[in-house]
Amino acid sequence: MNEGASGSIHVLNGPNLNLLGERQPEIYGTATLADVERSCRSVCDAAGVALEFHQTNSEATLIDQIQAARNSRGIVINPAGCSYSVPVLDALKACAAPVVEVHISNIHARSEAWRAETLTTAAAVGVISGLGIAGYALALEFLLKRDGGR
Ligand code: CA2
Repeated sequence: MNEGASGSIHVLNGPNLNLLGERQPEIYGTATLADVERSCRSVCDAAGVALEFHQTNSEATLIDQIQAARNSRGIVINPAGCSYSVPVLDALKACAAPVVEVHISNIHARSEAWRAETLTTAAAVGVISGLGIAGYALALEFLLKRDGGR
C-alpha cells in the first residue's frame, strides 16, 4: 500500500482547466474551476468521504497526482490536453482505483475530430462527455454507489 489514501476520492484536472469560465463559454460554459470543486465537495461531504481536488498545467505533476491516488477509493479525471498522452495513460493503467474520465464538452461533437481520439479513456471504467461540469458530480455519484457506500 502506498500513500494513496484508500478512503478518499481524487478529482484531477489537467492543463488549462484553471481558465474555465474565462474563455470559450460557448464550449465550456461559464462555471469556474472553483465552482467545479464546490460541486464535488458537496457530493463528497454528503457521503462523508474525503475529497482531494487538484488541477495542474504540468503533465509530470498530473502523473504524480495519479500515482498518489492509485490505491484510493476512486479517481475522477479530466485530463484535458493530456487525454492524448501515453505516459498519462500508463499512469492510469497502473491504478488499482477505479477511474472515471470526464470531459466538459462533447468531444465527439467538436469540430476537431482528433479530440475524440483520447488515449486515456482506455484506462477508465467509463467516460462522461458533454454534460458540462455536472459530469464531475455524476462521476462521483457513480463511484460512491459502485463500492456500496463503504
Ligand atoms: O471538454 C473537456 O473537458 C476537454 O477535456 C477540455 C480540454 C480539451 O483539450 C479536451 O479536448 C476536452 C481543454 C481544456 C482547456 O480548458 C479551457 C477552458 C476555458 C478556457 C480555456 C481553456
